[in-house]
Amino acid sequence: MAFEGLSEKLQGAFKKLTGKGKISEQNIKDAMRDVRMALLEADVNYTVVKDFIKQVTERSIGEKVISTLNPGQQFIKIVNEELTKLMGGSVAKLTWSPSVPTIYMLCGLQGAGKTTMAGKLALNLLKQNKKPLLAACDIYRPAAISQLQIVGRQVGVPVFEKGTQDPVKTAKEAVEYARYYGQDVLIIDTAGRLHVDEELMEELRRMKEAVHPQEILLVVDAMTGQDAVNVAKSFNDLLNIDGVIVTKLDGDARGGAALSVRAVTGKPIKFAGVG
Ligand SMILES: Nc1nc2c(ncn2[C@@H]2O[C@H](COP(=O)(O)OP(=O)(O)O)[C@@H](O)[C@H]2O)c(=O)[nH]1
Ligand SMILES: [Mg+2]
Repeated sequence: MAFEGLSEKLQGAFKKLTGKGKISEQNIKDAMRDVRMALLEADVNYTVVKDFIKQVTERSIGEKVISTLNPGQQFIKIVNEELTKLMGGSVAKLTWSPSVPTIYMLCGLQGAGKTTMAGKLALNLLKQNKKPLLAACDIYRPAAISQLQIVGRQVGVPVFEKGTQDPVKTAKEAVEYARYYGQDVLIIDTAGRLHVDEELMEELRRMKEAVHPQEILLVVDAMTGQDAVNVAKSFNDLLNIDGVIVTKLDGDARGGAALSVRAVTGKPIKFAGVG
């Protein structure tokens, strides 16, 4: 599981500090080094780690950790609080739009897990007595439409598709369809694209303009390495995303890259939990 290695290493770093009545500056420095290594090994972005360490150091000095009654515990508390902040506090919930349908647009790299997540989201919404509609706006990969149709069938959610016509047009028609048939949430599955592919990125921007999604969600594969940070920056610059959904956390990913995405975009992590 992702983050397992990270928490194990942090426990290790913390162990050295607990049970000690008094600790020295050097103890704190050593612990900080261990924390830094643990984050880097978990694939957290270098600058994110640097900022994190700076923050913890400043707080430790500011709060005079060394001279407190239980300096080890105090230091661990600061690290934990800052880690929580780094992860964006608690996981944010998806929001509803005032008018029907609420539109969620999923975007991200090819293979990130958008189509799979579209199905998971739809199922989650069904359980909340919503009436979701899936829209197939990936027209570039052969079989992308039928993949979404299979996903839709598995969870019992209708799929709107218009073959390979302009996906922006399809998205617009899906909104009308949802409105007409009383489907109150529309999940738009888009084509995976590289953040450097200007034409395809432009298509996403046009889609945003055309349907004004309530949430633009960047789907990030937890296995992605450091490039996830650049990807997230590009998507966020172009689309001003609303949140990040991390997939494949069940794999053996180190998870740090996804964590960094949250830090560099400043956007909350949103899993499939719909509020
Ligand atoms: N282990 C695991 N595999 C996943 C997960 N989500 C997607 N996948 C797999 O990743 C591959 C790409 O997923 P897909 O939804 O088609 O990605 P898309 O190109 O972004 O639409 C497929 O083989 C999925 O089965 C997940 O949460 N865990
Ligand atoms: Mg897909």
